[in-house]
Amino acid sequence: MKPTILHFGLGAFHRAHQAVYTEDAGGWRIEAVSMRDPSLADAIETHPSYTLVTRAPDGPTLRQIDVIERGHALSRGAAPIVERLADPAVQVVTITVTEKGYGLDRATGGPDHTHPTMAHDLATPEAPRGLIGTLLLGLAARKAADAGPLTIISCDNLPDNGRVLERLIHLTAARAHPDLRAWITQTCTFPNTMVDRITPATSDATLELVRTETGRTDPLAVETEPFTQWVIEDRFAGPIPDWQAVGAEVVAEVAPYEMMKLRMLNGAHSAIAYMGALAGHAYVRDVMADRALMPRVRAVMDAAARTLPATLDTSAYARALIDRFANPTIDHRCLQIAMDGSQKMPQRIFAPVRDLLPVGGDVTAHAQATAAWLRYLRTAEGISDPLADALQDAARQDDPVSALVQVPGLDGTDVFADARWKKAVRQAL
Ligand code: CS2
Repeated sequence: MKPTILHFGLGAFHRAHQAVYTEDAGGWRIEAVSMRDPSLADAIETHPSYTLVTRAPDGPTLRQIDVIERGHALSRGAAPIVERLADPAVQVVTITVTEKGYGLDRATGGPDHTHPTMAHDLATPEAPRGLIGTLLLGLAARKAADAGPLTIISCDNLPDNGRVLERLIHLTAARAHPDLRAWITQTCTFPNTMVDRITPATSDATLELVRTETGRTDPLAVETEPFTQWVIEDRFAGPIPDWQAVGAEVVAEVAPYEMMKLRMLNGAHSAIAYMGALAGHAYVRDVMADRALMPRVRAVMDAAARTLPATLDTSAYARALIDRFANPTIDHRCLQIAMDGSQKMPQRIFAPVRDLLPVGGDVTAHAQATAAWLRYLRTAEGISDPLADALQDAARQDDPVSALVQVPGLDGTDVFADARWKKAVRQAL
């Protein structure tokens, strides 16, 4: 069998990013695990090919991607996935389960006991339902089968994602599989990565375009932008696909790239999402065309740039971002990016503020983004966020800024101890 990647999280981003790099590199196949929606795994099983629609400003191009050869549905049980992890053909694991999919307690770096799936997996390690529990059971099977080294690559927008995953795996193993820890240290590596490609939820217009052009209904079709970037830390346990030959950068230190992306792209995205939602704009590009809001978006990027290493060309990066966000052919909804703010604001907005405050940097734009979040939480209905109730409760208090700091599980609020920051957010509100 060809060398295989076992991927967790069969969402649009994987299908538009790592799958494309792997298909281009050649020589490897992917088996992908759908974490929640079994219909995605079934779709791959019945038709292991899907359409990638790349939406450039001057029009779309279509391409078939065939590299995902099998689908597994975690909601139907972990056993088949655990079995695959014990196969020596599986040499790489990649992961896109979103920030909240890890069950991470950011304060300790260990498992979050209030995370329902993590709590279940800690209590029932032999029948896991989540990422970490399934990985640990799979690693135990791999050790027993002596199936060899494994490179495990988190591709989610979390700072220091490889190291964070490694620590979480170790601290969770300490409870559920203590005999596994030394073997993991010797056999597995967890490279840090920065991944980037704007990939909105597939729109009806894209599904229709694919139907017309290919003559078939394709539930796995994805739409994305021309730009793509993948920076991976050089820390591999064994072979990997030749991703470097097709544009991925393998580097000693991912942190500068990752900070630039999280703070400038994702930070500006969150600002766009909340300001856009409040102003009644549907799409990111509408916010970019709004003369009152666009300078505030730019100001988030410029202030974030001040916190980054001087070796980075942050002005060229900001210019490129503005063009990408303004792409008139991509329907990227503000409300999609607005989801899970509790999982995003700490690294995107609060972290740069923490660096700006001691050097007297301007925090106005970040305060406006935070105020927009609070205002959105106060007024919006049916918010999608694991901390939704507590956040909305806080946002509806007379003093929402002080209430926000009290929300259990919200990371990074130590910045609110700074009077200048608190005042800036209150003023923006
Ligand atoms: C976005 C990201 O939804 C969001 O929170 O900021 O998904 C963003 O589009 C990607 O990180 C771009 O690479």
